[in-house]
Amino acid sequence: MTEVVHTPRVFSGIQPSGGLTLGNYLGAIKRFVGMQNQGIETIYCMVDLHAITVWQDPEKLRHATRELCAGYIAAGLDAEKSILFNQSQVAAHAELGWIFSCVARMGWLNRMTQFKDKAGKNREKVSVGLYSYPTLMAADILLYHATHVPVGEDQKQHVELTRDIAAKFNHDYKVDFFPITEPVIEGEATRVMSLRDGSKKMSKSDPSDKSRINMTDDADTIAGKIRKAKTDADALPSEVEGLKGRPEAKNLISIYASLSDTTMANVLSDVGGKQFSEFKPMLADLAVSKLSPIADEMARLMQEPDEIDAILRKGADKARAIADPILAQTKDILGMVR
Ligand code: AQP
Repeated sequence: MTEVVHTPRVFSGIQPSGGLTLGNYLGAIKRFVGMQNQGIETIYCMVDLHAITVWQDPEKLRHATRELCAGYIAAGLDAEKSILFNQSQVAAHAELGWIFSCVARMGWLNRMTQFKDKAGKNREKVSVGLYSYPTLMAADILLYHATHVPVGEDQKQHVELTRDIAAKFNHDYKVDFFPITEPVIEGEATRVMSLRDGSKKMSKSDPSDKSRINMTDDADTIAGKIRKAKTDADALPSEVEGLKGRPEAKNLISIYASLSDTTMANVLSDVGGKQFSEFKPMLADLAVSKLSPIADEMARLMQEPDEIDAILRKGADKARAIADPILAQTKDILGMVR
């Protein structure tokens, strides 16, 4: 079997399951923009089929999908350079998702920690979709033969499962068809933590709004949330080593580093020795200066929902032009008559 070399192509997505958070921005969108501007082919999706693994109010889902698209564009994604679309407009995602649910093994899915976290004690009552979510995510990625997926740390296990599915499919059908995709988990804020609890990920669906910074928060709200963020009583250390065992301090320093495009070591060499009472206003000013222009642009774009819908429709046309032939070849490999 000759090895196929896949041209570099980036795919990633975010669920419109609520408002965007600073975690989504630093862990994903900011890096989506970086990859777009490196001249690689980039495809960024609003994964609405994933969002409905947990019940969504239809009006809120529509709003969140448009707002996510507005967030992508306001943060620097350009619909002329990247393909931007919502997943449900490209039926091939669901079809390949089914095929991959026949490739993935139960044992593989049983190991997924995100399902365990999200289902918690409620295992018997959550949707089947929440359980099989990673097979659809594998389809999202492999439908475009994507070679690289920028994600936050929490999605690493799902990208590893995607690699396992690609390898098993290639092995079972004796082809070299799907690429073995690389997760790209980079930067100083790959796992932004809750502002109320340094051991929990910042998340759109956390019941406490104070746990997160939303991309639509105004300056006063951002400053207030940072002022009230949980910390310890000690001064900041001068070196990264000194953040060990201080998850809340580490979180705020990593947010500062990521927002200012530098490293935690550089930040600490400037702020080491300061008390949180001095550092928090610095972080609030930085966060407001970086996030407010994005929030303003999102609000402006949301005034024109028809334009957003047109961008998504056009993006879906471009996505289908790549996805449909790959799905058709997959069916040929499987022996399906068409
Ligand atoms: N706290 C975070 N730090 C760094 N990256 C994060 N991401 C999410 N939260 C953080 C990254 O954002 C991308 C999209 O995630 P998603 O919305 O599809 O799903 P999620 O990871 O489950 O995000 P949430 O906010 O926690 O959503 P809900 O509450 O609906 O489950 C991914 O690349 C993710 O790594």
